[in-house]
Amino acid sequence: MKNILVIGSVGQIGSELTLELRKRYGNGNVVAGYRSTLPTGELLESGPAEVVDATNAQQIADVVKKYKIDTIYNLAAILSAVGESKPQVAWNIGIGGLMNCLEVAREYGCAVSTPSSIGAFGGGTPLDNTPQDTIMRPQTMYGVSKVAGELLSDYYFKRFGVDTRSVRYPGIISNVTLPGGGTTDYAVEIYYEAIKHKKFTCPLGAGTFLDMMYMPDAIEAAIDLMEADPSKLKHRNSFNVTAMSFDPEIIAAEIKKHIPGFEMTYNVDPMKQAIANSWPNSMDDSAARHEWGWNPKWNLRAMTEDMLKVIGEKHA
Ligand code: AKB
Repeated sequence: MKNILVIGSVGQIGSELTLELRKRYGNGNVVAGYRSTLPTGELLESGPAEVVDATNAQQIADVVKKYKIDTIYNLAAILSAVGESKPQVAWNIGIGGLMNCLEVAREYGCAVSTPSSIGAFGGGTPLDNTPQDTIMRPQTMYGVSKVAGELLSDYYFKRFGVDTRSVRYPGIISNVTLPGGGTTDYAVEIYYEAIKHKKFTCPLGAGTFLDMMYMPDAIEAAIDLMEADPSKLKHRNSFNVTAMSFDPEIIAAEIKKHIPGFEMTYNVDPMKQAIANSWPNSMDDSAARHEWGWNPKWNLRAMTEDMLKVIGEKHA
């Protein structure tokens, strides 16, 4: 029996992860933690919801005690592009929030999952087939906080035995909750714009390859890693995971197969482009495959079909 707290449950990943966790572990056993935006619809109605600001250790501890929480998914984060204009907020939420989770977890015996990101890579990282263990000198505040978060999580595991595990997410593509302020957001926006206007202005240039993943695989990764046999884990924080790698031309061509009149033009955002240029073109995720059986199910073709179908129905 698991009792789970999701911090950041109304965000892009949290909103879908919380519902999937409730399906697997029971509605009453998964608390939707939110800061200021109250969950709505199924998220609110299907299970408990509590105010939990990651930067408020007392709020985390109170909910952990009240619901006898044994696992915390800490998804509170400021994404890469926004983090550049709010570095202190990005750090306080990314690292202050994580420290709070880890301290509460140490006291109450919880496991903690705090996703890292391709943003943890940067200058000097080999960008093709980026190894699991390699140079990590990120050039964004988001990336700095992700590397620090990986180190902190490993430290709490080794020093205090807190069961910390996490993945390095690539760009996540979904059709439920929009991402906000990331560098990979274009790969979500392009589908909405294709359905609504049959055209899209891309903020990243042709040839900008980045790792990506469809949300069902992202959720599977988070849950499978927390369910994995700990004796098989040589790594903990964090595992490279990817499902596909493409540039704007390739995703646009895939969309055109379904919407022949779709047109893409470019208006490159220099800040986002610089960030994307410092991130892997494609990662090697063999450690995740060997150590806990990571095996993504969605490729670009299947994801595009599904995205256009679901968004099309919403806007019909
Ligand atoms: C971002 O673009 O900031 C995020 C990420 C890759 O972590 N989607």
